[in-house]
Amino acid sequence: MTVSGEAVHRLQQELTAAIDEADIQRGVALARDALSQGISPLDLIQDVIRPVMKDFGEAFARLDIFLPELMGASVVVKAMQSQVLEPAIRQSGGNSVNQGTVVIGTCQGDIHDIGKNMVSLMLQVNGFKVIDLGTNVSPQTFLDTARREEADIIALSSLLTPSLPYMKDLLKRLEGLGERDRYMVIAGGAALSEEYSKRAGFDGYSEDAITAVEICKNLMKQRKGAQA
Ligand code: B12
Repeated sequence: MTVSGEAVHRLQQELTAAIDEADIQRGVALARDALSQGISPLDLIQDVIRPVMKDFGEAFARLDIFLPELMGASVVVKAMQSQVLEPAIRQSGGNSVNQGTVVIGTCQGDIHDIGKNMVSLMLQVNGFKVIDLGTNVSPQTFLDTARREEADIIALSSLLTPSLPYMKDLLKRLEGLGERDRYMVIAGGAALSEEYSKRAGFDGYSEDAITAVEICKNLMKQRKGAQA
């Protein structure tokens, strides 16, 4: 279902109010209502949660709000995610064909994980084996895990600019070891742009979880094609 601009605007206002009041139950009820109106969990994330969180991030950068408020915002959104969105996505998904193995994590120095968790979940429900390393993951840990798990794809999330060098560091290490072609490396998160990720040499970039899955599927097709 395509969500009307008016409905999106109303939901954004409601979520902003729930966060302003640090009202977890209001946020959870909002997510339930939206789903019962036929809005998909992914539309809710992309069209409502992400822009509202971006606004809170900008207010934080202007010093209109402070870290406790930002943490309050993430508590409301995490409750919506764990209580409503994740169960709904798990229920709707179900591709049991193994599409490939992805090692995912948030890069060193960065503990943001709301968006990364959505990408991880969407990959799982679309048939990928996902090893989620959590947050603050060093390049060496990505590398060791990818080797141990014989991963196809390494997926890096970063919302903090100071973490970007660690993403590039992983590419450098792979090149230095002669293993750059062994793994496809994709990246996402608010610290990056498509242009940045192209320049850095990643194999894929996306700013949402659905496109992340499409990119991984396409990369796997290319890989299987190359092996055939
Ligand atoms: C919530 C939040 C927090 C929470 C995080 C809670 C958590 N468990 O994640 C808390 C309060 C802990 C926090 C802390 C900090 N934060 Co903060 N935070 C945010 C905020 C407001 C929202 C992030 C979010 O959850 N968005 C919603 C999700 C759904 O969207 P998303 O993360 O973008 O993910 C989507 C896509 O990007 C994509 N995606 C994500 N990962 C991946 C990976 C791959 C492989 C792919 C393909 C796609 C993909 O798909 C996702 C789903 O749609 C952002 C603002 C913003 N613009 O994002 C600031 C922001 C990221 N934070 C910021 C800062 C500065 C900090 C602090 C340093 C503040 C401080 N002084 O301590 C600390 C850093 C702590 C640390 N070491 O990491 C800055 C970063 C600035 C910069 N460029 O470096 C931002 C941009 C705010 C701002 N405008 O100043 N923060």
